[in-house]
Amino acid sequence: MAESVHETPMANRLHIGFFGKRNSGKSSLINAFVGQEVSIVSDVAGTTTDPVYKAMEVHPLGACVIIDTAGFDDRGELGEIRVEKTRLAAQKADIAVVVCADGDLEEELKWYRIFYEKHTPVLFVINKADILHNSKEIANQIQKETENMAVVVSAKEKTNIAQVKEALVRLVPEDYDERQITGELVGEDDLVLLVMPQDIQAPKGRLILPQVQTLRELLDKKCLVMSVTTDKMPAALALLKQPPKLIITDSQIFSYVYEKKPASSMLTSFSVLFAAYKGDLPYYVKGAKAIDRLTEDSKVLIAECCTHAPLSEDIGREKLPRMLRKRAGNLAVEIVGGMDFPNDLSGYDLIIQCGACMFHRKYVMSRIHRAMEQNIPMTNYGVAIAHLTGILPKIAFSENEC
Ligand SMILES: Nc1nc2c(ncn2[C@@H]2O[C@H](COP(=O)(O)OP(=O)(O)O)[C@@H](O)[C@H]2O)c(=O)[nH]1
Ligand SMILES: [Mg+2]
Repeated sequence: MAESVHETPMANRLHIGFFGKRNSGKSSLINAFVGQEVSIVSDVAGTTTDPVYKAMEVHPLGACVIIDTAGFDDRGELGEIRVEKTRLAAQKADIAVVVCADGDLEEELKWYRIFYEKHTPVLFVINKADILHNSKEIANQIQKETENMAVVVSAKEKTNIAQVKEALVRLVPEDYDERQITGELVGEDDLVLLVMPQDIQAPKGRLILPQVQTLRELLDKKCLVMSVTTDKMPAALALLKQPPKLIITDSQIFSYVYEKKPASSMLTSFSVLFAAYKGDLPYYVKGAKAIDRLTEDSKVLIAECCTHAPLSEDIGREKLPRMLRKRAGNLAVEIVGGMDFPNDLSGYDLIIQCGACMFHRKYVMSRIHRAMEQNIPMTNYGVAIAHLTGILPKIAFSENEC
């Protein structure tokens, strides 16, 4: 989905997924919930095929992404593909709304257990109260099995929709949105210098998302921020009365900045900050060391989130394979894009994930957990390049990162 710089990035929004059997009224409930027709409602089972991700402001939850999914009881060959996509959507959800409209809860409870294992809060909604006669019994059964209090609604008559919102507010994970990009590295009144090359790879007329988000966070933290292009770094340092506490730069020019920086200034890169913000930095650092064990018989999986960004394409498709092959011989590199990420990772010696600026942490973490479970080293672009160029030991890490 295209992003505008004026809006909260997709990845920072609370993702609320609606799950349930076909025809339980998921799409109708979403429409009632957001007060506008965002989803296609129909009485033909299986109308919502691919999950629909819609960014919107939902009072009082704030910036959300609402995910409408196909029924998890979808059948046939196409149905299986849809269920797989629903599973992917389940990994992205910060909160799962499970919609039921009858007393057969077998599938619903199966999915509940999947969410429970992932620590994803679940809200049960019993829909079609206007025609359902046993909603109380269903609610009791849900409470017995899961200790959850279901909300009984009618999406059609729009009854009890406010209760759904209230219940959701209470389910927002406590640590949601508290993670910081710059962690403990800097605080109020600290001087931070951003050295950002605006070369041909930089998008015309704007900054890339990690730079915008870092800048915003530093301003929110009341840091004193100065931004320069690479060539102006010496002039900026000469003007300053004291050295910056922290310098953040692009990994491509890290060595140059390291050479020029005052001894007392800490240095890090946007990509390493984002590796910690979006993923698991210690696992990435460990994974980067697996690069040293690669041989020409090895197979590396490169996973890219955007299928279109020329900058990451250049790194993922050309730069990284070239650097790896220079070190380990003509090894095999497989590249996947977007949401593609194999379930079975056993054929790979290393996985290298992109910066994931378009994905939110929960989803990136689900990939990392899959790699961990299968004992496959995983790292990301920034950390891999930092390792390959020998700068990793020179980078300042926040205490909550390593
Ligand atoms: N009576 C009644 N019908 C509903 C209600 N919610 C949805 N429906 C109907 O159930 C059918 C399936 O709804 P839809 O939202 O497309 O279900 P989905 O497949 O879960 O997304 C449609 O014919 C809706 O009009 C409700 O609260 N009461
Ligand atoms: Mg639907």
